[in-house]
Amino acid sequence: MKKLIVTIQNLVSILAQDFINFIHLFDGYGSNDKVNAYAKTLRKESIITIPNFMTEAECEAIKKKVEALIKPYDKTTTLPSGTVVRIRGENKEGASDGGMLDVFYLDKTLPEVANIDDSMLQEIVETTTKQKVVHYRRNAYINKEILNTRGYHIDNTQPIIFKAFIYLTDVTDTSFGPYSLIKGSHRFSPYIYLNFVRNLFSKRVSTDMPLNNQSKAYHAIGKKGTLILSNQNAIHRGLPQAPGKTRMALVFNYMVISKLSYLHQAAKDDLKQLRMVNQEKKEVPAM
Ligand SMILES: O=C(O)CCC(=O)C(=O)O
Repeated sequence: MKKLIVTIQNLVSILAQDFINFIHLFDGYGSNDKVNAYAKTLRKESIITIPNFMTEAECEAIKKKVEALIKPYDKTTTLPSGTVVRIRGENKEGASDGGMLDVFYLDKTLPEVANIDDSMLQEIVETTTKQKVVHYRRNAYINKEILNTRGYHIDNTQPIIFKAFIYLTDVTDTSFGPYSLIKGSHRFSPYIYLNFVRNLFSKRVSTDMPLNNQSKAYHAIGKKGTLILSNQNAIHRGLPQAPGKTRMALVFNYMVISKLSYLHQAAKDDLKQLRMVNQEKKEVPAM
């Protein structure tokens, strides 16, 4: 019964979001031509790539600091600073993404990460969506020989999240496990509806999207310093790595603030937490 309720909730959310997408279909842009060009592509294709967002030297310096930070931990640990070193699939033999490290709130420990200026990214996402956007987390993903990455999925139906991935290591072919996305699948995609109905008959409720249009798959290859910005409502995954390969990326999260978000408990929890963080700044409207 719970599965059916969650599925209906997800389908209603996607339908409502597609209605919002339709209303915003003919939105204009802002006054910055460079931002507008990125926003135009992001609206249509769900993803943009910005080469050389950071220099090689900056990437190397942060990579070294992250390596030193994670070295002592072989279990999920919360550091006194508030940074959380999380090991995915811990204690779950064969879990997808098992062994991948997801370091939450890296900016609370590394000022080099806290000081990265992402104002252009925030502007791009706001110009793309024409809605209020808040930046809410800076993580790092460390994939070392992760052969069993999670398959194609969307992050959730609400809130709408955009993620910026900044490669700190070269991801110059698919053996490094690049980020992969089905272009244009963030809006009006029949596959999203189809997968939710399909998932109703699978073991557990999920946002997995195994049915997708592979002819539109884009594998985000790039040298260290490359930034990829994507709408997480589009179908995406990290590709499995080949043995011996490592990928390290910074991951910045942006949340689109919309009344629809309040339909979902997980989104409500995110917003509540976000409001606590931003209480001083008064960036998030009250529910
Ligand atoms: O690691 C990747 O490239 C993909 C990560 C992902 O699917 C996500 O952050 O939602």
